[in-house]
Amino acid sequence: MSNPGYTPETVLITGATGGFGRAFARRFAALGSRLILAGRDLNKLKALAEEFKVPTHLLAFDVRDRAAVESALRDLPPDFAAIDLLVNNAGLALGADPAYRASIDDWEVMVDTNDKALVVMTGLVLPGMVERGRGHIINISSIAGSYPYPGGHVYCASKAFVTQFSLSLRADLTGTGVRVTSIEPGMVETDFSLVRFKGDAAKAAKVYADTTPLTAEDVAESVVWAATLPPHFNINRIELMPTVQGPGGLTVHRTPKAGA
Ligand code: NDP
Ligand code: 8X3
Repeated sequence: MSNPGYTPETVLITGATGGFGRAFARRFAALGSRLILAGRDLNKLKALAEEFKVPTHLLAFDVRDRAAVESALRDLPPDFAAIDLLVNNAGLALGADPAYRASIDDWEVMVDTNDKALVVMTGLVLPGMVERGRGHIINISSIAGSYPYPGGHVYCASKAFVTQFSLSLRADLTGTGVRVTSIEPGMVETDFSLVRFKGDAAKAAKVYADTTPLTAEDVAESVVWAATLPPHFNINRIELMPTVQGPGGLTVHRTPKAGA
């Protein structure tokens, strides 16, 4: 993994202010890639960019704001315009209550961020990649897209969409030179649970207590591996979990018989 067969020259990372995004940015900066860092908080983006010697371009927008995303991509400086690698990483889970107690507003935010925004970003970047005959889209999905769990409802469904969208893109992109990869991590310690539980730090900490989750750097390892393989080599999907995590099986509700 320390000897890449290919290095993407220009890399656009969404959610660059978060745990995964920062780890991805650091790894691609170390490889010498030019970075387009997208996030909502310009100060956090600036602080991250200060770490790097490689050229950076910062994009401050909410990924759900299609007009802002379109204008930012249209106005990319010439040096950053030919995006070789798009990492669609911005995303979130909100809530873990059963579906019948969940907030419909939360559901909308998850679909708008994890799916609609990802599709828009992809639709804007893809034609240029096809025109240039090279490029790579790496979508950050989740094991939640394959393994449903109580309280996962819309988050799980939103990530199943990401995985299936990635695989469907492959069907259209054979012969274009453009690669697509779905990265599907399990439990990774970042601010993900703090966001999911809306700032309840004690609840978030419990998710990672007394066990050994993956780190954002572990996920970056898989992203960088897929991105730096020679251009003829496409990784369709990578599912990764901490060793301590595994599938839990199906649940069965039982009602004791009267008098038993
Ligand atoms: P973080 O909460 O640390 O980072 C999430 C990033 O997404 C932040 O930069 C956040 O920005 C950004 N983001 C969220 N909503 C928007 C929006 N509307 N517009 C722009 N940016 C937005 O979590 P992770 O780093 O763990 O998560 C990154 C991705 O990985 C997500 O898609 C998540 O679903 C996925 N994932 C996470 C796993 C985990 O266990 N941690 C496992 C599997 C997948 P801001 O700070 O402004 O909110
Ligand atoms: C995050 C992993 O298992 O909490 O996508 O849904 S999980």
